[in-house]
Amino acid sequence: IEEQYMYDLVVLGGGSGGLAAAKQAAELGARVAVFDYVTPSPKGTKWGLGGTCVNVGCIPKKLMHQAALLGEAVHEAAAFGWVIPDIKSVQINWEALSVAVQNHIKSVNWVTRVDLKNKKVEYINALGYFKDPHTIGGIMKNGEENVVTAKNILIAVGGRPKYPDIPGAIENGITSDDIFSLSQPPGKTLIVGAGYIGLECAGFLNGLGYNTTVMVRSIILRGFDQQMANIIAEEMEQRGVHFIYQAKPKLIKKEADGILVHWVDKLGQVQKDVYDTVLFAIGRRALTKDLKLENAGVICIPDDDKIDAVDEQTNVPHIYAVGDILHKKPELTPVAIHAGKLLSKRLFANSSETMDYTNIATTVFSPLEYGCVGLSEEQANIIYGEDNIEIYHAYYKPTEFFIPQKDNSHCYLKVVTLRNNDQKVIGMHFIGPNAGEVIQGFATAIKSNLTFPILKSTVGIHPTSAEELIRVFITKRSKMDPKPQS
Ligand code: FAD
Ligand code: NA7
Repeated sequence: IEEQYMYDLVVLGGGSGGLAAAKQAAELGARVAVFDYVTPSPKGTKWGLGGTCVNVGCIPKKLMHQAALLGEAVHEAAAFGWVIPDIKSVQINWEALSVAVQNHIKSVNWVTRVDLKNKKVEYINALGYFKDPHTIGGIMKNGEENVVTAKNILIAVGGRPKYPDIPGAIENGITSDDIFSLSQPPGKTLIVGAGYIGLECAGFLNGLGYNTTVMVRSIILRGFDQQMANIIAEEMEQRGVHFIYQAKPKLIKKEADGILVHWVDKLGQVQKDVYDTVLFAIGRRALTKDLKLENAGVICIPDDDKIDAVDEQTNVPHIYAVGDILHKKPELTPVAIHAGKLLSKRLFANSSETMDYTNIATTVFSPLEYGCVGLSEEQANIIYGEDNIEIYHAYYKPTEFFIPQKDNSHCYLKVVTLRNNDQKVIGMHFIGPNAGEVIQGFATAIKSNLTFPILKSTVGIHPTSAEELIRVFITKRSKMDPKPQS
């Protein structure tokens, strides 16, 4: 029956999830093709194979964050005895940074292509859509159509940044799709949106020396622990990021001296200012519209155009979905990759292992990073009730902060546990240097049913910031001061 189709698996979307599934399937002997096509951003930015993470997401973001951290480190180095001539004139060369970042990305694009070739996955550079439940058409750059048939189809087309529906937004604004390859320095920048992408972009732009403002519609980092989110924002404000709270943009207009922005403030008054760059980070839209899903009978959730799959299977049994396209699942690269690999193992190696979407650790790469795993304090309160959870918390002083006299007032962590006998750990939150590196191992511990007594019986590594998660002993309930005594 398989021979009736050209491929055992056709993947729509060559990003984190699609490529992982395709390579895994090919390694297991399946005949696989991947369609990947990047529609240029309204500003005209386009990129190569590999999807959001590699080209306009995690990777360039982390590199620019690193550039900002290095700028900070140059100044600290002087306190540690490095002789840095003319330190006041230390500044970023934006063009050099963006060229270095783009060169790295191009090398990853190349390696990705070679990898697909070696693994015998066919790469088709075309915008794919369903012609019928087993047939995919793909429009190539030259306008020609490439038509293939497949026994199984995986939808992994991800999403793209949204623009607000206000005059001038599309014409004069940019998004995360454009920022990492801007040929000119961004200058004075307004970032609309206070989700993690907005905060991260604001953090590195401010760190690189650009005047940066974040416009917040309601709260910071919706979905994250709000105490931690507000500490992150306070730290950013202290470092010079401006925040405009309870404000909504109304009009974006190009003028001789820059981009004029009108917004409505919390009192309903219209305010205005002029910026060099306006970046929208107001969430992402799922790319299901181009897929002609109706030709295959695949149903989307009308609210967000995403797909509600059960174990990555859509309502059509041989059509699957992974990654950012999934309804109410974390939009993270390792989530897409893990789900994609497991799916291919179920399809082509008789595996029965399914994806566990709980306890997935993540990190916000704000200037002082925030890593977390498990439940926020708010979620724990809702699920278990305030009387049934214990919050252990502490402020701490990273050793390396002392000599350069770096402000440590926002270095804070908390551990959320149940109050029953076991005292199971259900959430861990850490603000400080290298938060992602700190929290990753604790995520494994939580997956292995970490309890508070086990955490306390673990011997720390000194001197690190991670050991502070093990030293924690003050409960919020005790109302003791969580500030370090020394
Ligand atoms: P994508 O990687 O988006 O890949 C989908 C691919 O399909 C794209 O190449 C797209 O062009 C293509 N495509 C779309 N429609 C079609 C079609 N009809 N035919 C053919 N091809 C099509 N995650 C983390 O884990 N850590 C981070 O630090 C992090 N930082 C981020 C920073 C930013 C600025 C952004 C935007 C995202 C970040 N993410 C991060 C999220 C991460 O990038 C995504 O979760 C991940 O890329 C999703 O993978 P995916 O396979 O679902 O889709
Ligand atoms: P998020 O996390 O969805 O955050 C979007 C932010 O933008 C959030 O602060 C929103 O405020 C705000 N927003 C949304 N619409 C508007 C409009 N129209 N005007 C002003 N502000 C707005 O998106 P990101 O871009 O950070 O990240 C995209 C995804 O990647 C996200 O889902 C992550 O899981 C990964 P709100 O809180 O809704 O008032």
